[in-house]
Amino acid sequence: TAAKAGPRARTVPAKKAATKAGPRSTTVPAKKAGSRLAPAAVAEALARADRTAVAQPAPGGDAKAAQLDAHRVAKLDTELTTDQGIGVEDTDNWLRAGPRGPALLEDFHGREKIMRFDHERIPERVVHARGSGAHGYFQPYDTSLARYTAARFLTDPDTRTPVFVRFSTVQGSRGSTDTPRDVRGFAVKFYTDHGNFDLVGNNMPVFFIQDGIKFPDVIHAVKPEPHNEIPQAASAHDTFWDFVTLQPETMHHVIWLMSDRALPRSFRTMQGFGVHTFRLVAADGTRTFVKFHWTPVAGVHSLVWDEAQKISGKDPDFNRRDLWDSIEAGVYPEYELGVQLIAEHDEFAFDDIDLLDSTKLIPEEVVPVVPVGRMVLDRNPDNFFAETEQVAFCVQNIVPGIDFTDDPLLQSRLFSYLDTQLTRLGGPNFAQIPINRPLAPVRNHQQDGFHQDDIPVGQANYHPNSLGGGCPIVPGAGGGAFVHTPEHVDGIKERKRSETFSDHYSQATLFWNSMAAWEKEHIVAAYRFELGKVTHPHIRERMVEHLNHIDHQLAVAVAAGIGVASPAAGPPNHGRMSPALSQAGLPGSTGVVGRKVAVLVADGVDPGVETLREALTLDGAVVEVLGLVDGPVTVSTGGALPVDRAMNTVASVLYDAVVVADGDAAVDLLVNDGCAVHFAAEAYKHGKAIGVLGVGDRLVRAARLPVHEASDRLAGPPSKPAAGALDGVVFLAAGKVADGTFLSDLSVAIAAHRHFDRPVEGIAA
Ligand code: HDD
Repeated sequence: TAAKAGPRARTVPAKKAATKAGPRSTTVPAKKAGSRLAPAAVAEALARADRTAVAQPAPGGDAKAAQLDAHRVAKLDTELTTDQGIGVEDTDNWLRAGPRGPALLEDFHGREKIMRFDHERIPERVVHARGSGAHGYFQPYDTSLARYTAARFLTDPDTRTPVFVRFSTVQGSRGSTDTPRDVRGFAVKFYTDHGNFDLVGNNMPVFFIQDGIKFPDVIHAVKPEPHNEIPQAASAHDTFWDFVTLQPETMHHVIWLMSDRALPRSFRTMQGFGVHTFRLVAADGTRTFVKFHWTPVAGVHSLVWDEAQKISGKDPDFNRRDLWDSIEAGVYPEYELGVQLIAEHDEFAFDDIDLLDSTKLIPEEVVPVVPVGRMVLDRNPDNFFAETEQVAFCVQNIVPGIDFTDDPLLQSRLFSYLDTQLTRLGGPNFAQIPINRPLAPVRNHQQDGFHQDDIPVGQANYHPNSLGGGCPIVPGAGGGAFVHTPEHVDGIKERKRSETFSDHYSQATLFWNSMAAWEKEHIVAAYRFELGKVTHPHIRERMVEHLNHIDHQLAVAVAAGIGVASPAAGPPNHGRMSPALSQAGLPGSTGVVGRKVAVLVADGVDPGVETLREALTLDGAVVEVLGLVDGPVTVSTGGALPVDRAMNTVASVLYDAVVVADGDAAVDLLVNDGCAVHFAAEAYKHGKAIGVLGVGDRLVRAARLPVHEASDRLAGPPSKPAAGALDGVVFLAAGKVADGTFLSDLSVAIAAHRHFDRPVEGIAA
């Protein structure tokens, strides 16, 4: 519709734009089309040119997709040209004087090709360099938030707002692994009717520091050390722990970082948080403090540390691939947006929490999270660089109905994000890059600079003017403009932090107290691992002292693993808990949708495995049949079963569950293959669901998993009643069909994600 037209449409009148062809008319020149292009390609090129005039929602797509359409360049059915649209005779041989002679400078195509290649890279993001993006939409459930905010995209259930989301790690470079122990970025750009709103959050609800002036320090400390640029994508090194132990406000975020939250199984299975307290502003000016929460519909699930490290080698693109594959498969990542609302007059109602302190959260048990709407990611980008790399999230991008607070961390971010894009994207016109363009009209007197992509028309480029009809007219508050919340400000100019920011331990204790037993074990192991890599003993000792302020038992357990003397009793633990902080307490997945299941087979496999594969696939699982080598395996009853991959090209760490097939000959082969035995043992060790069909049980025995006793008990009954009874290992007696109770037990075991109660000591994997 005209209201949703792209900014380009407004700068160049629609009629003119059509004759000027699309922005890429150089690539597909309409004039030359007759000589070089198939008629269909010409028609497509002209249609594309038309679309630049007014962005129309693409069929089944959205307004942003339609706007991007104007910039898409299809290469199918086209012929090679230079950047100037000149046809290329030969792109494989530099122009030279004779076949064995010197290269000639005159080769404009050769020079242009190399010049373009030489300049393909732009600076990576100084933090969050490694990331993956996806398109989607946000839609509110109902009008319930209208009392609090004038932002229509949050209150009109008929409005579907296009979004682009980028998930990221923080520490590593652009090419680093997806699964380090790290915070994950969760940045959402809403292309609202009133301009772009960027909610640039993380998968943890608190931050390391309270004041943005410390951001360069914390990032320098966590990034690879400056003298040797080691380590990549890791916080387990001296400078990080030196800094955090000297800056105790980091303690709360650090304990989150030591938890499994730092190892999301998938971007589809992690929460997101706006972190800061923002404001909602209602149409009548009423203001309410707000904290934003994203909750994944697929449940909150993590990897375990041993697995995460192995994945870094086996598939460094693990999370990126998962996001891409899920969207391609139509298993769309979905998140619920929730808000915690605090009336303005309650700003000081919390004894121990200053709403402006980003190292604190508000427990959900104190202020509940109210569901507001859902976000669905349903489209992969067409081009990684053009979209995911060039998307510029800016915390300053805010729309009427929402406002900032005086959180000193937030205030500093308002500067940093705008500023960093100048270097990263090469100048001030980065908002014109297609992925960054708002859907709302853009009209102002900002001009020139590198990469000006628009052609502003007219004589008047200042305000006020009469030569341009006074346009663009300043709409003012009544015209839907953003109005900064009027607020009385009074203070002494000084570099000082509020006394109310001085408690650095009690919420770290709250987090620790709220963990399930297995979560506590993982946290202790993480501190031991990280501090075990710290070479300076005094840093280890300092950290144990801080842990002693969080919880004495925690400090003792960590100290025992890192060669530090056990501390004397510290301050008493306050004993408070917030169950919502535990992953164990959060809703898990309800089925097997999107779960990856490996089925181990070999020649002579029983045909029953096919029934299981079909049933799990029907329920939405991604089932891959793994053979000892590539190529189909023979089936015991005759015929062949296709194999998806050879076992040695993957690993158990890339799957959520493992099934061991039945069949005497096949299981003999599997038992004699170290790779297969290791596969089962490792899956068990990482707490994954295991389905064992018939004599496949022999592989479980060969892997020396402590489930023999249980499996012996099963010699008689056809199947086990409850998967949980066997800690997620589900057996099917020989000769039985893999459906009914077995299938549902296995599905429950898979949906439970992990079974951490099983004994894993001594498992060699
Ligand atoms: Fe930041 C990127 C999240 C504090 C300065 N930040 C960046 C990204 C995310 C966050 C998700 C990646 C965006 C993308 O995908 O392109 N940052 C946070 C959160 C913070 C936070 C949740 C605290 C609540 N950041 C923070 C501070 C500063 C910055 C205090 C500086 C004063 N952040 C940046 C940056 C980055 C960035 C340097 C690098 C690339 C970019 O902005 O576009 O400006």
